[in-house]
Amino acid sequence: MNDNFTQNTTPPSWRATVLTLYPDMFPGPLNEALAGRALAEQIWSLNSVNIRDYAHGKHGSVDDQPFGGGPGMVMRPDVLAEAIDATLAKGAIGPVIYLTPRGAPLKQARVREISAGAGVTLICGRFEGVDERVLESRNIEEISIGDYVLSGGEIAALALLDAAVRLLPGVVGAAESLREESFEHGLLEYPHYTRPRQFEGKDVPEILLSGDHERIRSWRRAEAEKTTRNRRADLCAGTMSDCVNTRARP
Ligand code: 9D3
Repeated sequence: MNDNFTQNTTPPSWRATVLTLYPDMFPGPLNEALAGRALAEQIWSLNSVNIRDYAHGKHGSVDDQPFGGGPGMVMRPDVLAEAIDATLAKGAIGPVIYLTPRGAPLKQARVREISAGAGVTLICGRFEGVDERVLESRNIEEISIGDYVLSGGEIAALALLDAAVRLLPGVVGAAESLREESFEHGLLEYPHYTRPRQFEGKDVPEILLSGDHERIRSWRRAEAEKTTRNRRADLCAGTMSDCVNTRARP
């Protein structure tokens, strides 16, 4: 009970707001599994806003041709600015982030910061992009989720939200949270095996059946370093002197 005599121990919900031309794409997959359960438990909330609701005139156009020429269309600054301002006035929470292929690459460190805040407001682009002036005037952060081309920002927004929500208190179990904290050595994971002991003629590595936990730990560490070196040399900073991408050699 929340009265004068009892402490209110219910934390405020982490608030996600998404501005998009495709509001039906939300919550989409975030209504399932871990994130979906947390949504039902009101650990977080999600509101999607249709940018088209802020279009002017009977034709309701949200985009126009780029000044200076070139292919495609650009989202109008007046429409987007009104959508952002009205949404924030109704209680949406910053930071305001525009998902765009020209944004800064999303990293787990930024996910942690976003998750540790009170919420986030995401703008999903379609077309070639949005008018630069609205990004400047509203001090909007720009984020990309990787070097490949999506057809819009919505799936990038879903990815960012999934990553942030699973870090909220009570979403992932305490045991898994601790495991993750202790996993901050910056390496990819070691390979996993389970039953059956023989599968399509391939055995489980003998050492994993040895019961020698010290040797298992060092085998896994070596495997993790090998995989990281071969696949993600960019992750091998300082600590690994022999970090060379062997697959990149002729
Ligand atoms: C040749 C110009 N294109 C840039 C690569 C234009 C363009 C392509 C695709 C502009 C926007 C998009 C749609 N993509 C996103 O909105 C997007 C995105 C992505 O495509 N890749 C990685 N992260 C993101 S975040 C938003």
